[in-house]
Amino acid sequence: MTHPIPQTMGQQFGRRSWAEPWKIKMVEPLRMISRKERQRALEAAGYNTFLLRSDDVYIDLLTDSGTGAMSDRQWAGMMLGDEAYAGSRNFYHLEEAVRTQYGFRHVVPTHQGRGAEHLISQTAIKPGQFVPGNMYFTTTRLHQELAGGVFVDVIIDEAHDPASLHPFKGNVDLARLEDLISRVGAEQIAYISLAGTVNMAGGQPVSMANIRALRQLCDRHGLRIFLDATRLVENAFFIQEREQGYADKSIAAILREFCDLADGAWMSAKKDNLVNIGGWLAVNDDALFDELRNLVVVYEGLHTYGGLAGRDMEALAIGIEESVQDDHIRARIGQVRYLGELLTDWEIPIVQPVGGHAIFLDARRFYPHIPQDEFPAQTLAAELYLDSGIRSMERGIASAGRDPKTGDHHRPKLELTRLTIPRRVYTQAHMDVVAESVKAVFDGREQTRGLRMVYEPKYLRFFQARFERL
Ligand code: PLI
Repeated sequence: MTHPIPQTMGQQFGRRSWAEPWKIKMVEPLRMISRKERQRALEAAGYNTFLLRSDDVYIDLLTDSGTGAMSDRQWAGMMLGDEAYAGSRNFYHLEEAVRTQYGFRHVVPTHQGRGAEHLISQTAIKPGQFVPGNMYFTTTRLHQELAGGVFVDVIIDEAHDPASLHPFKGNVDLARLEDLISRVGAEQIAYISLAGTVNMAGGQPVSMANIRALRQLCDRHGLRIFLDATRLVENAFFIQEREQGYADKSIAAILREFCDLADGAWMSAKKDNLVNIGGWLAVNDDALFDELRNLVVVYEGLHTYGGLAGRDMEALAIGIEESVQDDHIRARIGQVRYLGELLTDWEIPIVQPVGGHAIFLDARRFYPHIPQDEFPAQTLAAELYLDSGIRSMERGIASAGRDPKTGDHHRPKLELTRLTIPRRVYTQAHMDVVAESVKAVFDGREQTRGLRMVYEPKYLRFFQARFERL
């Protein structure tokens, strides 16, 4: 049972406007270079926004990863770093924060999310096993494949349709999962990889009802559920907003209830947890923890720092505590939704409903004349940068990479350009400027031509690939 999706935060909270629960204490100047300079910078970057220098960017919506603003409490915490090689007091603070807010027993720090993905993949996947998940994520799937696993997408069909208004497009299709289990056998399944929210689907949430049903299914078959908790606080917001019985529960309580249905989680703390660098892995099982605690010393560092300085762990522990506050997350998603409303009013095609961390422009509908093999979403990111110096990210065929067996492109149904909003960084006026630039690019769409890839790296090609205009 779900509630209708409110169109504005005002409708939801029964008041005219919302505002950020903070004020600004320090500013960083921004600069916009000329269009001619942007053209030169774009060519030098091979039409890939990852290869631009940040000095040449005006408003940076490449990612919400590690780009947030820390609070004064977090900065104060940086001064309390205990830089001991072993047993830093900041580790114990981090461990306590993860145990309290996420509820898992054992915690291993890592340098960032993919460090944790590497460890869980190497310990929990046997070569040849399947890893069902609610849509792929780039680094997650790669680590699963490098460990010999085979990723299988078991997300509901609505997730692949940018226009579907399903309130929980991140949900697992339980029948599809059941079918996989009966075809290959439960012993051939490593674990269920469940992300909330789902990045590549547009920041779409998973419902509590879905994970509860998934838990029951997994218990019947003796399967484990590991969460990608990167944006799980944002997921909790959508449960509070849309799912019957959760309107009066706190974000912190919803987060705990969700995690209590899983066996562990990995985390890119650079998102929800409000730090510029960091990650962690947390599990309940003693034997698995023993293996993880051993493996972390090979790749990241001792199990009480995992590649992080003491000061980083302190900022992270405080960031976890701040991230679960209701007024923080309401303003965070409110800002994303504000930008979404502007674009929707101008009939610009975006993924609906607006998700947690970003607006995803639907490049297929934006450029219907550019075939997917000519990289419409990459083209759109380049055009936006040219127009205004705003940096966005391709989330389409370039990001999807190639099938490791056939060598052909993965051709995802979703061909999207992501305007990702860093946490606590930009103002509503910045969002207005962004919307106006998207509108200008939209108005000139018919003249735009696609790209061809002229350099393709072996792993995670979207980061470093180069393109030329057709
Ligand atoms: O960038 P890392 O290594 O800290 O985290 C990897 C990672 C794991 N899961 C999910 C859902 C992510 O979104 C994620 C990283 N995302 C990036 C960098 C992004 O721009 O979305």
